[in-house]
Amino acid sequence: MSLKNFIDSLDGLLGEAKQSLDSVTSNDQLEALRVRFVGAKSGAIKAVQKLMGSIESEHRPVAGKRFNEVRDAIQSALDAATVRLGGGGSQLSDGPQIDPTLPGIRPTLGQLHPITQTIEHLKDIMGRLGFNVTEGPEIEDTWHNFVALNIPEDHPARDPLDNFYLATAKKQVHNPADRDAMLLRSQTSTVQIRVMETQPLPLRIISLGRVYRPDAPDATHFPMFNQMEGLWVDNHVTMAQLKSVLRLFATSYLGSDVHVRFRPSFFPFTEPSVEVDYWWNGNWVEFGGAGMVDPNVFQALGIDSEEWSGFAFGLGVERLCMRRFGIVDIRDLYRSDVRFLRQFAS
Ligand code: FA5
Repeated sequence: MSLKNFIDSLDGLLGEAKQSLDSVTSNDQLEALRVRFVGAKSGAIKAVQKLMGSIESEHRPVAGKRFNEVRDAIQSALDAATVRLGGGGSQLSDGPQIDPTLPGIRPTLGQLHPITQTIEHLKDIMGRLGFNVTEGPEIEDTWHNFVALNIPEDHPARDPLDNFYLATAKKQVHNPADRDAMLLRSQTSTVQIRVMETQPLPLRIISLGRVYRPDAPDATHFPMFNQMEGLWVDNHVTMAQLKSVLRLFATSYLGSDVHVRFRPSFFPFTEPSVEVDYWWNGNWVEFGGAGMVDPNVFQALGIDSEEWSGFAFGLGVERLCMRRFGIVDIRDLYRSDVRFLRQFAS
């Protein structure tokens, strides 16, 4: 073959390759062109290379040089087309292929547990009624959990079978009336005592937190649950005010159509005492206890019960939460099953 014919076929091949690679629109077409031009067995470049053997030896260096140029130019055109179509094989397309027009994937976000939501809601309602939020420790001494609350030593509420006494805890506060025993508090009424010990009167507080009792779990009882304690001490606090505050609270939290009833009851630290129920699913459900602060409690704290009067209440947070969210079994709140908890989005 003459040198001229050889060079002409090389140039023709280059022109054809460039034209088809410039207009290629899919990776499938590109792959077909790759096979057609540079395929290892039957590609066009390979076929032209074979013709070199028929060129006179004196023209071979020129023919070889031009062959290399054309082969490299076709390869460059292939690479450019690959990059343009977003395929692999070049530096630009090494990473993952991204289509910025696709809709994003929404990340899964956590949410507040229904009990936490309830606690925040209760604080909000009571805050609007003028009650300040305070806190007390979950590990208590018998002075705050019993003695100062007018619960004498032989009272059944102090029975080891009804409380979580701690075997190892050491007393930290020294008070002549304290005993050595420490326990997980069985009620948030402990905070009444702590607040009256440390804050000046008059006062109006609530305290929300966990309490512990060895109650057998059932649909409405759990060994660990939350209470909201309320205390209002002033010069002329009355039972009528207590009932108004609890009714206002109940209608704010559960809705204006809620039915509330007060039943006469007994607590060592209030006199008179009531239990508070709401109507739900055809039954009265007890959600708390309340009453006027017993003069013996004021006396234990050195407060003059002729000058000061007060009311206190303690409500079960889980039962309020269950009523509002329509939860019928308290145990569901503590199974940590996200499929259940996810229903109560905050
Ligand atoms: C008390 O704990 C008193 N300290 C309440 C009180 C405070 C009375 C201030 C007077 C003045 P009681 O044991 O009834 O009372 O509990 C109050 C509420 O806690 C109950 O009405 C109920 O809603 C809730 N509760 C009691 N035990 C459990 C339990 N095991 N699981 C879930 N909730 C409970």
